[in-house]
Amino acid sequence: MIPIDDSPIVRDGKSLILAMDHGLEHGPVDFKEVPEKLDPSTVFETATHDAVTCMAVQKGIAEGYYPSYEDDVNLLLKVNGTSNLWMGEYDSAVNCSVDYAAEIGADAVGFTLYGGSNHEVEMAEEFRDVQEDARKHDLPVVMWSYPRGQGLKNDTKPEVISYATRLGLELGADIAKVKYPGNKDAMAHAVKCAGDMKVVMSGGSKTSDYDFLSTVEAAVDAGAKGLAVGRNVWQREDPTRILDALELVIYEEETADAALEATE
Ligand code: FBP
Repeated sequence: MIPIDDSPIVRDGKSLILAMDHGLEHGPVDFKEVPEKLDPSTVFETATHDAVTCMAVQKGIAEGYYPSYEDDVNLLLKVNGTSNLWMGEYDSAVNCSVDYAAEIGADAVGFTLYGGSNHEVEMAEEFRDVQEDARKHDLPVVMWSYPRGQGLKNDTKPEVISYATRLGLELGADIAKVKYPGNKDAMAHAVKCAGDMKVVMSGGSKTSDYDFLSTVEAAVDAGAKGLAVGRNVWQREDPTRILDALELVIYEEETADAALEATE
């Protein structure tokens, strides 16, 4: 890992990445309860909140909507992704070059790596190209480090998550986004395995305010440098309120209880 200026996607050493690539990764089903969020502008509006350091989207959304928000939102362009219609072994198509990401205003690029998939070797080779091209453009690289595939499936076991953060460090990511491994000690070990590389927690499906914030609190206590979150923010009726609370938990290191009380 070489030192890189990650300031466009980091505030006070922490990061809150608002992700909205779900229309590709999961399909319109994620918008069933919040159909108004099918309009990407609504989520870009949410991303103007001070707590958000950048918004992660795919190329088509960036091309169409980012021009109206480039003064207020930093762009993390996700350069690979695959739909839920794909039934094969875990893999992710490279949908955008780093050169094109830079051309349309990206402040950073994101890449999903499914370590453990039968396609891991090809994906790691694709990551090499993305990471080296990103260095040429001085763009930080965020790895969605999701060990998955035959024999692993959606695994959040502590040793798998530690391996996931380590893969990010070894392959040259600047930030690795991983699932929460279920407890603080396991998260602390995963952070340790990442050396100097930043680790952020992945949001997951929508839960109660307290459950969500207390998991974020535990991850931050364990040394995580923030959060990459989608559904737990924009599927909420009031995304601003949860972002106000997240701001306290992530940047001020307040407890979930204190953050909830302060934002009531
Ligand atoms: P969520 O907070 O909604 O889980 O979003 C984060 C994210 O990484 C998105 O970028 C991505 O679309 C989604 O999770 C993928 O989730 P999964 O692979 O677990 O289905």
